[in-house]
Amino acid sequence: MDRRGFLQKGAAVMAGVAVSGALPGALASAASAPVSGDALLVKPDAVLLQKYPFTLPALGYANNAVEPAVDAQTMMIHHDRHHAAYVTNLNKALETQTALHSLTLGELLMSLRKQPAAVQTAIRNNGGGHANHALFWNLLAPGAAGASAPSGMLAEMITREFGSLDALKAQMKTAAVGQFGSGWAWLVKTATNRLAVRGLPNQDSPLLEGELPIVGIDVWEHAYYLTYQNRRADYVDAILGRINWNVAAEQLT
Ligand code: MN3
Repeated sequence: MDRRGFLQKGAAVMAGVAVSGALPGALASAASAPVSGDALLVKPDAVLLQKYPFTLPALGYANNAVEPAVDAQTMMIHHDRHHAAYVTNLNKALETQTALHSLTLGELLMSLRKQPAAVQTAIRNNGGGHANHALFWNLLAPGAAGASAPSGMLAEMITREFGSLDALKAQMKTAAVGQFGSGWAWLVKTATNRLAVRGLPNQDSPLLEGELPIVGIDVWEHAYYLTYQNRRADYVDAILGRINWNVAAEQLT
């Protein structure tokens, strides 16, 4: 299916979901057979379309490209070791689950509760970790270009939902700083096509609840401790200042 067909199919299904009031993630968990998420709304980005065996995407910029917000050593360890470990462990968990090898990462996450109980935790943690980090690297604006400002439909939705970009950033910061322990702060598109801010634990993907990730801020200590130690709020401010809103806008469409 081409990109347009993929999107149209997803939009049609999500419209049906909105009418029924049930999110894909709230589907019954009784079925044990692999369930394709092809009928679900999945953002057609490269990593969400990966199937087993999953691979670590390149960072796309130098380790120091997002300094001073993210120091080069943190970037290297975070991508080359933490993100790589999620990919390795996801592949290990699914190695013998051959019936799941036809599903994309996005499909695995959106149909998690219908997958075999033995691999649900691995998909949730390592599949979520893979998807979340792949988006995070793309959202960070490298080099002198710096961060952009939202435009087009995303800008309109932010104004309608939050009043202003600064108000959205304030909500994102509250969610990020307030997330107890490890997790992420998210800007998501809900099943009813609205924007919302969420704080989710660990590597839980918004896709688990049928919500589309637009912007994610990793607040695990491994993301910031070398530079910021316990000053998570300062790290969050720095990340919010380096978001590439053009990339965020691409997640909407
Ligand atoms: Mn991380």
